[in-house]
Amino acid sequence: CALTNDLSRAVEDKALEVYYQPQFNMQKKFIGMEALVRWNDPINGPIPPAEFIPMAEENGLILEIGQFVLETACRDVKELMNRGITDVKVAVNLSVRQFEENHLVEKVKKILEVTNLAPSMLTLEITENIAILDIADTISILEQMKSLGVQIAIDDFGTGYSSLSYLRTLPMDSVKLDRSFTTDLTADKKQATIVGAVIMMAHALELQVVGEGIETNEQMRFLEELGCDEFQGFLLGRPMPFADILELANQQ
Ligand code: G
Ligand code: G
Ligand code: MN
Ligand code: NA
Repeated sequence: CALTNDLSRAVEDKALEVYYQPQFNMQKKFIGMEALVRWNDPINGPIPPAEFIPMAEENGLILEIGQFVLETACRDVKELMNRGITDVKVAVNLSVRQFEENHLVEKVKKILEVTNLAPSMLTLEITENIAILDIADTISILEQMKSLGVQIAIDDFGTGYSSLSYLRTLPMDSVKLDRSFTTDLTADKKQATIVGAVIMMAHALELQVVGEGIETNEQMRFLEELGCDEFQGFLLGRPMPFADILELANQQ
């Protein structure tokens, strides 16, 4: 379709942009950011990733997009470090299709080498969609990533049916609570109990917990009280261009 052609061209022309959403710790310190791709088409205007990412996954363009986002994110966080901001890490979303691709680990390794970035500054976010892949292959790839020194986070945690078994089988460093947990947290007492239990369980497994989709002070307070380690959401900062991230980092 026409949109697919436009996306191909956008990838070719490097017309995609990487925005970053800041993440904060309990002390309200800016300590990380999630890379989120943006496509502003000259004719159709901004097209949300929820629309074009599934399309790109279908036609394979996600491989090039993923490579572009990974490279840009590593380069940008290295730029922060060059400017003396050494404690802001970056998280990049990985699509299942990238896992199916050959040499994913080598590609990540190469990007880290080319950008001269310490692997510990990079987190790869995976989703429960990886359930469709061979579990042994997935574990092997994740183990290799961890050997490089890259961190692994499971994104949108808690909604898929297999969440709990992943905590046991997949090597990882952190869980990002699905946004729906945050949304229902303040209105639903049961939800708060569940989120509290999930956080306790994650901590017992020595995993960091990131709260996502925080839009109100009340949601923030609930997540703090339940022991969440890191915080992300529109209340704290919207996805923004790298120039704005530099400004935010310089403010603190
Ligand atoms: O940026 P926004 O919150 O609108 O993103 C919508 C969806 O697109 C989210 O599920 C997010 O994880 C996904 N997404 C954004 N950027 C990337 C990317 O670079 N790679 C992949 N695979 N998914 C992305
Ligand atoms: O699936 P993933 O967690 O990667 O999705 C990230 C998406 O969530 C991005 O598209 C981002 O714009 C969106 N997002 C980030 N913070 C908030 C928030 O506070 N509220 C809502 N509704 N969406 C958010
Ligand atoms: Mn994510
Ligand atoms: Na998420």
